[in-house]
Amino acid sequence: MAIFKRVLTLASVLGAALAQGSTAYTDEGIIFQGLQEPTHGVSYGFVLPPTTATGATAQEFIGEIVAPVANQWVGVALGGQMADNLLLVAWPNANEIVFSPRYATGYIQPTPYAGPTITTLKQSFNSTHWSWVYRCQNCTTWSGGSFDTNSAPVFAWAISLTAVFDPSDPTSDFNEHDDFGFWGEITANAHSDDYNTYLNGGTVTSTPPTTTTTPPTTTSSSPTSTPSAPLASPTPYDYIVVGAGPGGLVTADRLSQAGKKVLLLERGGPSTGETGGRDVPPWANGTSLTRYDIPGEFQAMFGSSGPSYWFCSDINTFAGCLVGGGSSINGGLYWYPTDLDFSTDRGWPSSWSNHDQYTQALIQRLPSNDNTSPDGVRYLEEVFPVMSDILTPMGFQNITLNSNPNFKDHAFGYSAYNFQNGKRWGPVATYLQTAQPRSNFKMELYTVVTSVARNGSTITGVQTNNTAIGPNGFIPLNPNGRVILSAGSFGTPRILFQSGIGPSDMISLVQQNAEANAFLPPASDFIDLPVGFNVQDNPSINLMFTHPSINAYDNWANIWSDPVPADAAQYLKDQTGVFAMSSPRVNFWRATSGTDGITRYAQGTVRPGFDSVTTSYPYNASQVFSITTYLSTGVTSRGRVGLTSSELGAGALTNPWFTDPVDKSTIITVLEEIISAAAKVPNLTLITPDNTTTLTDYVNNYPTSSLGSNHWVGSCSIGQVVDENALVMNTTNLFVVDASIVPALMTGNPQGAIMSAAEQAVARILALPGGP
Ligand code: 6FA
Repeated sequence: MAIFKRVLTLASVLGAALAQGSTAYTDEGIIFQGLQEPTHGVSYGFVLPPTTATGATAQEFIGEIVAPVANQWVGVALGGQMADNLLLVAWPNANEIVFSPRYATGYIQPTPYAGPTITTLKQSFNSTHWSWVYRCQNCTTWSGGSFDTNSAPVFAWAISLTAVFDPSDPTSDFNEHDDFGFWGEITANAHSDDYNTYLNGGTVTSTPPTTTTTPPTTTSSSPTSTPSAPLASPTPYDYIVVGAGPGGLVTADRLSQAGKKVLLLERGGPSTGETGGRDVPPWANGTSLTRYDIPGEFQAMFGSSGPSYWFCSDINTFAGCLVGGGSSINGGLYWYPTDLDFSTDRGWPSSWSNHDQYTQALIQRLPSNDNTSPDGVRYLEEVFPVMSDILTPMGFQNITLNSNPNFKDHAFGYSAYNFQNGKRWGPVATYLQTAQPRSNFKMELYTVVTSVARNGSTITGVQTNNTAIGPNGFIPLNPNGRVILSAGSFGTPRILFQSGIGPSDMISLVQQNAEANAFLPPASDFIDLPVGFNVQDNPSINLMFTHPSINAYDNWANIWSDPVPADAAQYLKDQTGVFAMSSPRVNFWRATSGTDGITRYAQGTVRPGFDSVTTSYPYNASQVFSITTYLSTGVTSRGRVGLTSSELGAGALTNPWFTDPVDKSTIITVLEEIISAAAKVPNLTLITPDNTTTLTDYVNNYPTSSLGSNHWVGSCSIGQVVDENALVMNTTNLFVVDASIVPALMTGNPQGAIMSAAEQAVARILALPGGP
């Protein structure tokens, strides 16, 4: 859905928040599990005592920081954010490392923190780097927090290019960091039987069980680091599925159900509590109810609660890089597709038009729910009667929207979700759960697939940053094996470009990147396909109103740190109440004919609260609600996505909204109708746009950064990049199953249609002869 635009800038500022995972590396004769952070070249390593350790020993670790001298101080947060976690800060001063444990309750100057005992084990300095190996005792728990020593908790790093105020003083204050980021520290792999040897200054020469070389995207230049040679022997798979989003989870589950040996690779970490996620809001401390589980925390996903580590830092729009992909962080609106959505009119091959059986297969696994609080009570529903007063006189009918998916002209009803039991549900709570117990299914997290390895038109395996599962990160296929890319509308094209598949300008950017270039096939094997073109996303415009009956729920402020106590308590008790649903309450659709004679559908999503109000008149902020109007199926505008530079970040190259002026004039017509119907409802006041702005000016001046809906489709359109079996054209065993194959916008928010498309695509792939 499209309602979180105001924090887009913040999202790009959070560009450092890469959800990468730690790897093993050897330095100073010690095998560390840690991050070799590429942007600043700083290494953050950790060794934990053996898992059999008890008492105080179980609460310590050996750490390392190796930093280029430009980094005047370096910090580590032993948790996913700076606030409320134990922080370690270190800097060089006169050939000595000065260090200090710190703590901060917010995004303020962290103060010295008593409790940990830190001892320097080794320190070294040269003209380019400083390095510090230390022992940190009483460091795995702290006031109100701890990190999991046998899992993959999120840690954060920070660096500053400016020295602390008094480098000789461990308690010195300092300015805000210049950069920061996050990673999954795989503490489960950090335990070492050589722990005491390391403490006593000894070193080992053995190679770690899960050793690594520098991943392809890493350019760490530690002076002393000598990554060990890769040893892991690769396991071949029948199917390698890349990306654990809605497309990838349906696909991997169905393939493993069919008995195939399946490896699912996901670049991010866990999400919901069920998957090992532990990003729990303070009010739910002690539970496994993470921000990804609690539907009502949706509005807090986007910055109001401080940085979040689910952002895909190298995609310049919102996208979820964690288990569940977008489905773990999105609004959860869930629509069964219409027949039109899979018609030849919308660009599908005629062989796909008998699609309903696949939607039925999806519904069996994941039914929709428009009353998500398990007690059956509807909460915060004040917008419904107001919308009924607007829409009913316009001829709209109130229906259970998913009970008649094809009725999308003048229909309205309660918002439908893929939530169950008061929690986010989606493919993670369904398809992933049936796949996981199967012995022929394996999922690897924190594993970035950079390219597929090709022998001409045949794929032989995938190239990753995870050297624990294959030499140099390479994972091979079994004979006749297949790779399925489900890395999303931006992620899948990027892997194709790095595999020599796509337009020449994109492959040329890959060639300019020395590390990625090394994995390209010979130029004679490049495959020219329109990857990245034909892209759509719903253009959307917000209207903001006030009405005395509305409870704007304090515009969802403080729902992360300080929610309404009764609502929080109710949710904790039995997952009922306001928090059992995300913010939308009403949806509506109508079809409308543009000046070009083309029928376009418009969707409305209505919620209490607002994005940003622009009005010169006073208004009552506690009574505001928003109508987001998107233009959906029938939209004619198209854009392009791809690599934004040779650094291989991904994003829109041509924005897909209103490239055809008839899309814009059509949405203005729809908005005009809503505004004029609303004018007849007593006490209803339009506050944005206010009456100093014409609707046309409002739409014309709408910020481009706010026009989109995060519903990107089409970058590997079926019929253009993949064939009717989702096979990448001119290859023999490379498939795409995700939003990118969808050739045109769906009538509603797309997750349901994408999962339903995945049901058909994977059935076709399994039915194709010649497979494993
Ligand atoms: N869709 C809906 O139907 N309803 C909504 O309410 C809704 N809201 C939102 C929303 O509020 C936001 C903020 C966003 C970002 C999207 C929304 N959407 C909504 C859209 C919906 O979530 C997406 O259309 C849907 O998730 C797309 O599913 P796909 O399977 O095509 O792709 P994803 O991006 O979800 O997943 C890709 C996965 O691949 C991720 O887990 C990613 O980490 C992984 N990946 C990417 N590159 C990789 C690589 N190189 N190696 C390994 N893994 C990779």
